[in-house]
Amino acid sequence: MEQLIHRVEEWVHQQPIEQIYVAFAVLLFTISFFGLLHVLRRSKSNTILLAGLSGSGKTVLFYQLRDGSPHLGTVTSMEPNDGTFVLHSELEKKGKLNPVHLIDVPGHSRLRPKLDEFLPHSAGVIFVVDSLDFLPNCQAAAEYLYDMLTKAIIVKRKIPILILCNKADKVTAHSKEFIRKQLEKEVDKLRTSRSAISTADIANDFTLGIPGEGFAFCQCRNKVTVAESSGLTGEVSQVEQFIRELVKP
Ligand SMILES: Nc1nc2c(ncn2[C@@H]2O[C@H](COP(=O)(O)OP(=O)(O)OP(=O)(O)O)[C@@H](O)[C@H]2O)c(=O)[nH]1
Ligand SMILES: [Mg+2]
Repeated sequence: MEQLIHRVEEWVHQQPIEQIYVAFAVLLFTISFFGLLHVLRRSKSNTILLAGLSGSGKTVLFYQLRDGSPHLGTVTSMEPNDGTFVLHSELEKKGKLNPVHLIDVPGHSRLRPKLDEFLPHSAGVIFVVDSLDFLPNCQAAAEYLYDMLTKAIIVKRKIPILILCNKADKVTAHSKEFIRKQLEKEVDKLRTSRSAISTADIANDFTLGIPGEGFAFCQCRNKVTVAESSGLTGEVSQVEQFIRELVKP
């Protein structure tokens, strides 16, 4: 060992001093670059929100993602469910994984304003839709979605939204394409009716879509995608994919 150190010392002495300085500067730069990259990656938000009407299945999804079990017997939530964890399906994976901070915001209209507290720190929103009981709730779901899509924080920070058509385990569940089209139609109606109200009454921060054209989610400045799941049976791979695209493992 001593011999090796001696040899290295000798070699260093033989090198021109400028070369040593350059090598040292390159080393320092590389360390600081990767250090900064690491800090930036860690400081990116790992918070994902579960939103949507009451009964759409948010709490069941929360437990399924955390524990790999639906914890049946959940009742209407009166408080947000909040947890920081590595997804259950990833527990077998080797190495240290970046945990996800998941918040399940209850659908009850009195508790929805909680969303505004969490949005500034969130990386994405999963908007859960009940695809079984979809038609009677379509208008209410579209109103909730419209309010979210027109929030300044969502538009300015371009927060991605996943419209998750849940309860896909039932044969009578509507397809995600059908749900997307119906929601687009309803949001389009809201766009017209709300812009007819005097501007002073409009609480929404941004207008949606392209004037003169029917509304489509692809016109939003933030990315809006549609997927299917069943919190009950554990078919949550598309949800996990959305989460892991935003919260890198
Ligand atoms: N078939 C089926 N039923 C589901 C699924 N997910 C949830 N449910 C049922 O839907 C009901 C509501 O589920 P919750 O998870 O409590 O709904 P929530 O969105 O948390 O409702 P709030 O807390 O009121 O906002 C429960 O009876 C669940 O068993 C699913 O994937 N498939
Ligand atoms: Mg709940």
